[in-house]
Amino acid sequence: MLIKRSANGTEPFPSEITPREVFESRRLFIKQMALGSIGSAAFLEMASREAFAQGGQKLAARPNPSFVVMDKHTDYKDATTYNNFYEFGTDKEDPAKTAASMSTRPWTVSIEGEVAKPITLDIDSLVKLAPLEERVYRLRCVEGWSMVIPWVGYSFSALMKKVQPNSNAKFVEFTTLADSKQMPGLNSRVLKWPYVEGLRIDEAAHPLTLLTLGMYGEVLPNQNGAPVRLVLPWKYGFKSAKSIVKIRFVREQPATAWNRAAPREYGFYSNVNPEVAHPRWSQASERRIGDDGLFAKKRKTLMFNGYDEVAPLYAGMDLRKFF
Ligand SMILES: Nc1nc2c(c(=O)[nH]1)N[C@H]1C(S)=C(S)[C@@H](COP(=O)(O)O)O[C@H]1N2
Ligand SMILES: [Mo]
Repeated sequence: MLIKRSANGTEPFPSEITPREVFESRRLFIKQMALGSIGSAAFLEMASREAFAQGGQKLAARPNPSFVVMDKHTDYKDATTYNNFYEFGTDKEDPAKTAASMSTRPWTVSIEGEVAKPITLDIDSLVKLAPLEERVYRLRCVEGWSMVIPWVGYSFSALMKKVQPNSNAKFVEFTTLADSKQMPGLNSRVLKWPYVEGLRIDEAAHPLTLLTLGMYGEVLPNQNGAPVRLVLPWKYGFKSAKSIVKIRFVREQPATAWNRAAPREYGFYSNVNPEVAHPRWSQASERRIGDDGLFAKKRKTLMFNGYDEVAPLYAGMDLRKFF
């Protein structure tokens, strides 16, 4: 159970809690404001958030209380303007500026390889494949910052049920869009494009593994990986591939973009682990985006980012070796 657990493993500070009622009523305010029935300076912050979400299509989802952390949600503005999406540039502000023009419709995802029923699904079929849930996950970037985001999606296992991986399927490879006409970052050689990520099959099947179609009650903004991405809250953020076009069930461990670029720095597993430092910096603590100011204390990073339920996946493995 993830409920009632704060980033440092103790009870959350009361000020950090955003109860669902508050969150919901905030949404109601925003809605009413948009309709013109409320309009006061006090709600300017919410107004700007609504302006940012402009054109953001609603995506209804039922909150799943089994997958909710009580930490304060990252502001929508921070979550959508401080991004890593190297296909759109390497500065944090780049994706918000340059990803808007990416065309996410029509969009298809082909699911192939070691499966009984390979299929190509368009985005509407993917949305309808399983009931949409809202899940509040922490996301920890390998660079040392973290966010808390209400995502919309369903367990990747629902898709596995549909295509039926066979007994040869030991890993899953995720390939994301690489279109130089739409993605200015492809001119850079920081990574070999397309961006590829991978999981072991049991990691992919874990209920926490979220096939993600939205956030904050809306379809994903382009800079956050529209129209479909993964979110793996116990792994460093780069494992959560954005704008997926192909999913392959395979026999061998896939070659992943970051592991190819810097194998000593980015392992295949990349589970959040405060005890295993990156070769160039410690991973023991993190800065929560939004915790600004001179006196903002860094938070202790937790093993598996606090998602202890994944520990059995790695029983008997040396997590220093398989970092
Ligand atoms: N295709 C693609 N997916 C990607 C990346 C990327 O550069 N390209 N960056 C990763 C990294 S490093 C992080 S921390 C997360 C950030 O997700 P967010 O911007 O939604 O917070 O996306 C990941 N997914
Ligand atoms: Mo990251």
